[in-house]
Amino acid sequence: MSDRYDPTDRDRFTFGLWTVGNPGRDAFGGPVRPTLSPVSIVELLGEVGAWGVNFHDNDLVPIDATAAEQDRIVAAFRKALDATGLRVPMATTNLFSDPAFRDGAFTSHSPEVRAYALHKTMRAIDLGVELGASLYVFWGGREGCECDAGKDALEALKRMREALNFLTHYVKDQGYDLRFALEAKPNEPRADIYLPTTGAMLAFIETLEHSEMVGVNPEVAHEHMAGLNFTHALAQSWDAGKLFHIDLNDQNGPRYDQDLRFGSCNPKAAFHLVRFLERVGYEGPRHFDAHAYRSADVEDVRSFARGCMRTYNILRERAEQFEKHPEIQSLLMEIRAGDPVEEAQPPYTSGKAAALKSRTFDRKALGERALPYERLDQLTTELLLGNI
Ligand code: GLT
Ligand code: MN
Ligand code: MN
Repeated sequence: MSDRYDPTDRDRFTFGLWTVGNPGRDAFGGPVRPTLSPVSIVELLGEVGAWGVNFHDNDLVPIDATAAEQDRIVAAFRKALDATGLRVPMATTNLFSDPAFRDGAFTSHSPEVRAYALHKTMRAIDLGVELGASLYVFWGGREGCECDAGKDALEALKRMREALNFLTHYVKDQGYDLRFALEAKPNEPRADIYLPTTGAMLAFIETLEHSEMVGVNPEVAHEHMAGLNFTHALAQSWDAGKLFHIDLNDQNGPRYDQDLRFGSCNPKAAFHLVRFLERVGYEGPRHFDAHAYRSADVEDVRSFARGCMRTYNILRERAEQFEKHPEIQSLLMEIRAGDPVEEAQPPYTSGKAAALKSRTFDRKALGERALPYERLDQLTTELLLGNI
């Protein structure tokens, strides 16, 4: 089946090596699919029509590889990239799997663990840049605690700030063209992860020495785990000029991180986020940080990857229909009706404030304005269900 919803390079769809390469391990059982090499993952992504591939240092090069092994692996990977035409827009560091990081990396109590985390990240930045990455993600899975008696949240913030300052200086020092994107998650694998939401990350970024180099990488599942509205997090990121990257997937409410196929669980929320990205003209990669069901075999993993991309493109078309639909648009005009009150408009003057205070309002009429959101939402639902 090939049609207008199939991916093209214009869509800038990317996947991590860890996403389609996920062998189906979970907390209660081991792998159920073969471990695919980075080269075969690139080939699979080429077949399904992805634009790019992202990786953690150790998705590509095992943590204990020798320099010669690293060279061999990187050369084979580069060959696969050339053969498929895929690029590497983003890279990141695994600072969560190794037991050394079991109590955090940048926020660990141990100065040596913190130094090792910086060492590992600088080397991973070098590798990412070598392969073409212009964006570097920081997801601090182990940067949290189970026991507030043992960790100091204030100290954790200072340590996180010191680490990011160090690394922005390193990037500048090397002359790399690389920006950072911080990814929030409320919990899992820690009971509580520091800086748990995109909003928290945005506030923290402003405290960094090179804040202009640092933005966010919001993930659908992570905001939904916190019970939040993902599109609202996107709006705040965009408004701050900080939407550097995005992790698309799906999640069924506050529970363990599900990383489901994009749009598979809550298509209406997915529709609104696609509508938002398209409306504002987001031009970054559209990264799917998801994995196939544990029941899937490798063929079904291909269906999973195609599904993420097709759903995005279908929703983009629905968003265009939404913007053109006459009844939807006239309802929106009705809902948004009203002339601006001159005295309440910026810029502030004391004269306007005084005039506004003495103005009289028809409070009863304001309370009776029609707000046909039921009609609007039903039309949106029918649009998504293919009925209009
Ligand atoms: C990990 C996590 C993701 C992050 C990845 C980047 S790794 O799978 O669940 O949300 O984006 O470190
Ligand atoms: Mn996730
Ligand atoms: Mn993610």
